[in-house]
Amino acid sequence: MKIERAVLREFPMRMKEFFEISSGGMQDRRMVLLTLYSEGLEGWSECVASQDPSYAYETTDTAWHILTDFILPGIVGREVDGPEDILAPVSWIRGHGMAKACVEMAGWDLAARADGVSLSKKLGGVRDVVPVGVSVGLKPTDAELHEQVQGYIDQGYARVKIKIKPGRDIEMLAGLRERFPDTLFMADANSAYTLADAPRLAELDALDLMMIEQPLGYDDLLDHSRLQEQIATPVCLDESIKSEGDLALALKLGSGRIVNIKPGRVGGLGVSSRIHDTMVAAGLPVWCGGMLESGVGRAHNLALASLPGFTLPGDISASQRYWDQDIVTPEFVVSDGVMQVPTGVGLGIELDLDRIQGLTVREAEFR
Ligand code: OSB
Ligand code: MG
Repeated sequence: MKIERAVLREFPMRMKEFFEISSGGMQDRRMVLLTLYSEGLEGWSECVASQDPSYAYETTDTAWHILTDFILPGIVGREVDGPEDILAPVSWIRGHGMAKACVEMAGWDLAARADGVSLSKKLGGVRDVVPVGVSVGLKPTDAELHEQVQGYIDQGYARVKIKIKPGRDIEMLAGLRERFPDTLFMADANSAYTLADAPRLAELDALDLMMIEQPLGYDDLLDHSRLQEQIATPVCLDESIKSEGDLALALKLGSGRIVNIKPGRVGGLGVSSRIHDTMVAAGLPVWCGGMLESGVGRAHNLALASLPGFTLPGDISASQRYWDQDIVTPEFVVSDGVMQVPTGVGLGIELDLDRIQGLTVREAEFR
């Protein structure tokens, strides 16, 4: 297929509430949406870079720069075999996985539409519903946290992820465990600790958590392996897995037992599915993480999470958990701990184009 045209748009979306994690926080998201055009078809995707470099070094503006100055000029007008080689002309660009993933993921939507199948089917998905959880940001008080958690349990989420940081960790989680003895809980530290905190983190072992996500440095695999030796709670890696090479190293070192796969973080759906395959071969589970996406990114994540190794609930929550109004119809909903994987062709969603165009603050077109 030949990529004939690309349109990149940025528009703001305000989340219902401020989302705080140990490394930062956000409420006003700067969404970047890409449309690729090929042979009468469109492929859509969302760039998951945040407005600031607190989660990863990429930001909305670095992604816009890399996409508009290098990636899109390099691929528009090219003949490509499929999504797996859509980035081949720009393979000289180092890093910037979120910018690259944006193009590759739109390529997957295009390829699925060209085949007349759902993205889930195109990727090798085997489930029509996937188990889903919710990620709860840091809250100033336990009372607020308990109220939110109760609300999400009532909405039927299969597990609840709690953001932690020093000072808001063991006691807070012990309080939750006492109040909600049967809930599947996990914790996400977003790199708030160091190996010196290992004795403190070992106290989590008494709380029956499914896992602790990214307790140590965002780029550190060695200390995570030393920590995993000292605690029974499985370590799950997020920030520190940005490539298949990172995963190979993590498996060799024993840096964790679970991986949170975010297609944006690892450079696309192709790498994501290979990381999935490697983990399945190692007998270890994966789950699909989230980056506070709109319905477009959510549709990509759901398709990925339909692969067989995604056995743990993902951070794939209902549209209403994030937005007063999503940009897709119908909005994504959760019931009985699961979300339906769209069955329509490609992403299987309907985009609210008029609203997107009305919200757009900058646009770049390549042909
Ligand atoms: O660490 O998984 C994370 C959101 C933004 C940046 C990092 C993370 C998160 C989440 C939210 O936990 C997941 C979601 O609901 O999209
Ligand atoms: Mg995380």
